[in-house]
Amino acid sequence: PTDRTLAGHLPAVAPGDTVRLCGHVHRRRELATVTFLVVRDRTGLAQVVIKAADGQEAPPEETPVEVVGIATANPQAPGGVEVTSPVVTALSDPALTPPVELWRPELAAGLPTLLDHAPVTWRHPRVRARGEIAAASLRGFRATLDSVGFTEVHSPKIVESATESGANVFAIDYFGRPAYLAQSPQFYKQQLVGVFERVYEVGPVFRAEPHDTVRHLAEYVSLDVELGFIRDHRDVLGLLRDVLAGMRAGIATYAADAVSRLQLELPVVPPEIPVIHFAEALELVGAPADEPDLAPEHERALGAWARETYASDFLAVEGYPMRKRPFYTHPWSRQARPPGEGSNSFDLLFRGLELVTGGQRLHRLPDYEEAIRARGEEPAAYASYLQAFAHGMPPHGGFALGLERWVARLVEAANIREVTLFPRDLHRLTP
Ligand code: AMO
Repeated sequence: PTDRTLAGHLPAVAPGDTVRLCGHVHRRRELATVTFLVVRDRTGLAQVVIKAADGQEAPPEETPVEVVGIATANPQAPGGVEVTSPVVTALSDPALTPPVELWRPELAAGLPTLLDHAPVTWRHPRVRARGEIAAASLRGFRATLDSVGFTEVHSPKIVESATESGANVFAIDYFGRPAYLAQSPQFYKQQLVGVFERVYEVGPVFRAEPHDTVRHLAEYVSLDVELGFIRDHRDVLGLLRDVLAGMRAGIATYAADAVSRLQLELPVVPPEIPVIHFAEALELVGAPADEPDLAPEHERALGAWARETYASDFLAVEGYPMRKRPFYTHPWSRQARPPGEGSNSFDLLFRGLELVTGGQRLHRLPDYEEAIRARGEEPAAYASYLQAFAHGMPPHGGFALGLERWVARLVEAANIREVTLFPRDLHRLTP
């Protein structure tokens, strides 16, 4: 037959039919009278039985092969059907042996080995599952936003200025002029609200992180959202709740097999995300009231508290002090408490880790000029960005979610690098 049978479909093939499997040799088991080849493709594993009379070579593990043979019922085979009387063709001959046995259910190697050999270690079904979950999450992200009037955009990654105070930028030489790799699409997504009203972007962002931590990368995938005509940041938070539910649904729909391979427990997204004010959060974790930010151990404690109190894997902390937020942040405006130092911005914790930052932005030109001057800078330095506000911008806000952090927390990875295809950090530029 010319049509390819996928491993995942083999159980449905009628015994006696001829099939053509394509995949990598996942495992080769040579017994006295018979050799078992397990062939792995994107849909699963299939068992091929080679007997001496078949006169076939059994290629080593990781060899890409084509196998033509007969579908044969065998209750012992995965899925109850195996391939017998095969003709096995090696499609190329591996020059290297993998640093770990990929057929074992768990990879027996440390993280540096796994990362150094990423092109082959990602082939492991449980590792590949992480990538499948990332992709399925994105399908849910896009589907949710597409259904409520958002336009997907792509903004430049070579930019003139930094956007996120505190986060470090990579400087590059741009035809003899200084330029930077974008830390965030922040300025562009805001300007595009004036055009499309509702936009999102999925793309790489760059942070020259000087520290080695288990939750920071020098390049990561940012899921950015921005929308106009909001009342305040709570409208943004409402949308974020639907986006998270959509990402969860995307995984359940499009990565069900990966979920079962990893025995994942998908997160609980409550109908409304519980919200706590920053000042109350400090009190709850016993931190001094003048603390400007939450430490990782505070975030963990708040995550546990949200789980206990609200049966929620998510908790939004609103009202962060203005001085810890970038200049575009809108000051606190809700009636519920005095303005003080707070802002209409939030962080979203997912199982005790910061996953999202968002909030309402300033939208009037004079407010920007004042905010920029208050930070000791000149509005002229931001002239091209400020054009949008000079032409009239609606109240707006948005958020950004780090894709790798989402997957890391979902699969309970201890280190964000475990879920990043080819991580970039202080020390790593290859593979
Ligand atoms: P922020 O800088 O908090 O906000 O980033 C948003 C989210 O991105 C993720 N993240 C990272 N992931 C991996 N490695 C890193 N070095 C890293 N840094 C951040 C986190 C974080 O919550 N412009 C604002 C967003 C907005 O207000 O719309 C921003 O970039 O999950």
